[in-house]
Amino acid sequence: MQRVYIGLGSNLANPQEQLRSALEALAQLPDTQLAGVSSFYASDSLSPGQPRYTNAVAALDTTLAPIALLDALQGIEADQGRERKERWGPRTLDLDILLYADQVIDEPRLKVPHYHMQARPFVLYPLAELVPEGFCLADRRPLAQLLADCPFVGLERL
Ligand code: A4P
Ligand code: MG
Repeated sequence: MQRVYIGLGSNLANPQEQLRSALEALAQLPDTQLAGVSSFYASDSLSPGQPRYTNAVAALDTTLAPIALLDALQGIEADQGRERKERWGPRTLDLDILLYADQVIDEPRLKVPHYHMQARPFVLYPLAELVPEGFCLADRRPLAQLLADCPFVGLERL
């Protein structure tokens, strides 16, 4: 079993409901257990003029390989009506693989750790609820250091 952290985000069609449905779907993935769920957080979109986002992080224990997991996540996004019209466009559901054990993955379809996660409060603060004390990323940076560099600004814990 590998410990994986998934970032969930939605800013369309009742975001909290979208996240709850996605968590149910994650719990039902084959060879996977849902090991933890953070609080939900609201924040403004990084792209101006879009609805506010609701975000959360889930911890999974899985034997699915990284690309198989990505395929499964994209299946859940599609099931929940995600349409990929524009990059960074508003979405009913975005599921990102933030961390896959302590692996660094650099493939065309999959980069792990997820790019920019270290600068996004709506990723780091929910993640911090789920990880053990003293947790470090694959590059050995302590999460506590990333949090210190990424203030809890504009984030509303729901
Ligand atoms: N991909 C590569 N690495 C990964 C990974 N670790 N996990 C590839 C998941 N997918 C990964 O993703 C595009 C492609 O990235 C996928 O086909 C996959 O092969 P996408 O989800 O289709 O596109 P996207 O989400 O529009 O782009 P991107 O760059 O993932 O957007 P972001 O960075 O997720 O930003 N503001 C707030 N407050 N909260 C948010 O959650 N999210 C965004 C979107 C903007 N502003 C936001 C939020
Ligand atoms: Mg994405």
